[in-house]
Amino acid sequence: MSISHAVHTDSYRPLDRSAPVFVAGRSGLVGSALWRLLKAEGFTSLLGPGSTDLDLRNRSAVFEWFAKHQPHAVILAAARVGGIKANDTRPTEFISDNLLIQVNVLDAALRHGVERLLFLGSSCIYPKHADQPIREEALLTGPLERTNEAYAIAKIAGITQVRSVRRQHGLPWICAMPTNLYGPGDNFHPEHSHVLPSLMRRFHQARIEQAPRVVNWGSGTPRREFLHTDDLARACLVLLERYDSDSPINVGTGEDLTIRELSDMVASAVGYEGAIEWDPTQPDGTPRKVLDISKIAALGWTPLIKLPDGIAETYAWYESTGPGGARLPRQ
Ligand code: GFB
Repeated sequence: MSISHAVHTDSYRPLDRSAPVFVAGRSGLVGSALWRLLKAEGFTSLLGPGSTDLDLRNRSAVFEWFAKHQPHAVILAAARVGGIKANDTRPTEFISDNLLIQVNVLDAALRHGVERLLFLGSSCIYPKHADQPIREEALLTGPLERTNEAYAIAKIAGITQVRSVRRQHGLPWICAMPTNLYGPGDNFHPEHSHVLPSLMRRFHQARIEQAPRVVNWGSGTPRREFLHTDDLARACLVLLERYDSDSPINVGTGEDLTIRELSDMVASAVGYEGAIEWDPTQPDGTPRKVLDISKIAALGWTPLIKLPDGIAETYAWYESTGPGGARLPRQ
């Protein structure tokens, strides 16, 4: 696969704030952050049907919806997502649902001549043992992490489809690869969620129940990078208005920490003071995943939310509105 490295930093092509913009996945972690930002930025015709109104896996429904609403721009933030265990135990849904969603939305967008489109992937598309920090050029240079191979292959197919449309039809569609994300509105499911909300819920429950110990998964030694979804949303708008290349572009902080360090940070935000143990029978996944963000930095974007601040804000959200938080008795 040959990747063009052109980044047109000088061509600012603003989106029409009054034209219809479809945020696919509007109620998800990323989509809700995008929705907040685009509203604040003055977009007046946002489209974001919920999954009960429009199942993106249903091809004819997606085509009918595009014919009716004629979006000018599309941000494809809809996906089946989950943490390491969900990926590891339900690979069939991860590959099938994501391929269906992507192919339907991208095909319908092409049929209706959607001019501006941003497809969101994930840092797990890169090889398990890619050089760190991971540059965009690492795509398809080595084997993937086994636990999320199905999800990664689906996302790589999405990148390839977007690049095919660029090459064959000349539309300036683009792909962004966010690192591990977190923020208000995350999924806090005890088994299926990502590490940050999982730990938050576990520590919260342990504090309320005055449990003397908690057990986290794996060795705690893997290194990860965490980006707040409000920072990602700003990056998406910058990219839609300033980026035009067939290379996917990384969106992260460029800074990582061990899962043990993250665990201590979350425990401190939650006020949990008991013991923290680790279960080595649970998978660690990729040993390290931190993105090289020099491409997006050259476009003038930088993350603004420091991890401890973002964790505190997310915990405040969880305590007031979050799934387990709202239901649990307060001390
Ligand atoms: O966030 P996480 O599930 O995603 O796990 P990945 C990150 C690390 O945290 C792993 C450890 O080493 C886990 O073993 N961990 C410790 C825990 N305790 C827990 C816990 O209670 N819950 C969870 N979930 N992890 C996902 C991919 O990988 O990253 C997806 O599977 C996607 O495809 C996503 O790309 C961003 O970073 O390992």
